[in-house]
Amino acid sequence: MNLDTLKKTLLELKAKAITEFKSADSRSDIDDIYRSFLGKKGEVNLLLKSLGSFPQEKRKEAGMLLNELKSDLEEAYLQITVSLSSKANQERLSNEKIDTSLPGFQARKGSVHPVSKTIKEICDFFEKMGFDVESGPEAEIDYYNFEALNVPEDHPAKDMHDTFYLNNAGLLRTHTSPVQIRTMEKRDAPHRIICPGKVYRKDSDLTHTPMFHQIEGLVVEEGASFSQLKGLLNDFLEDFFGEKVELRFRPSYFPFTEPSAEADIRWNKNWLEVLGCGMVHPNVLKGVGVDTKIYSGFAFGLGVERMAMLKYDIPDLRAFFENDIRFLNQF
Ligand code: 2NM
Repeated sequence: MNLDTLKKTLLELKAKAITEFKSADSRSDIDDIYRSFLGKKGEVNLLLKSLGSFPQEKRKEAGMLLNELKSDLEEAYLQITVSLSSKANQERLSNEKIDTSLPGFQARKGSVHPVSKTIKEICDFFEKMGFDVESGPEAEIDYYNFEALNVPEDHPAKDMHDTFYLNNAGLLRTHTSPVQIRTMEKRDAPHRIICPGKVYRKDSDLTHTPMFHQIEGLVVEEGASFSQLKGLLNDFLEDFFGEKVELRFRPSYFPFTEPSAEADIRWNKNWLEVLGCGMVHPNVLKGVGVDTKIYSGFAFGLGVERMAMLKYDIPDLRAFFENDIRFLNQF
């Protein structure tokens, strides 16, 4: 073969390939055509093999011509592939119909967790009574969780078996009282604050979880008295349960209050403990720089899960933590 015949052959081949590509109407057609020209046993490779029959000085030019054909065919292959897929897209789009009369997707509504709902209900009441809602860190240090609260060094609550200690000498707060200490350090008396939040105790059984929610309230004012505390708690419990409640105060003990009491409400013939309270211990007030010749204080603390169980008739503490939406959606 000479160069002129080769050129002629190549032109014919190119025309043939392009015609074939143009008539193809599926991916597999295109791939078959591609292989018949550019595959291992395709026409281009056959021609490449015949290059040996060219005289030495013409071989290079013949090779270049073949390579040109090769890239022309690759180009044609690419073009037909793209145009075929855009044709397929257009077809799909023009056949696609949206039935606007079909019902839409119903977005599922979330609901407020009963613990959050209860915290809000309680804080709303105390905010109406002039309290500010305060919050603070859950990872605390011994000083704010125990020492500033007049808890002695050897108190059992400080035991490794009762408190979660962190490896950096910190601990997880066991009550929200550290928030009250921090607030009293930051601002001057008088104080009316309410502190909701998570607290942690090494306790885990049917009626205790290692994390639960607490709300503590604190009033520091001139003349703050135990009778005011009783009156406030009575009003609060009536507001919370939505009906008159029978209340009973029993003497109790907390290191941070003196005197201390626990309050019970009457619940179908039974007395149920709902909160702890007392007059803030002078050591606690003095520790944050409150002048105890002018001010006195009272405080109280309650467990949110327990209050929610009573109000919403939830029989099992575990329901709060399982997050079963059939339970949660009832609130
Ligand atoms: C309770 C019971 C009695 C209390 C005391 C204080 C503070 F910081 F003022 F000293 N905060 N909370 C307190 C008092 C908490 O929970 C059962």
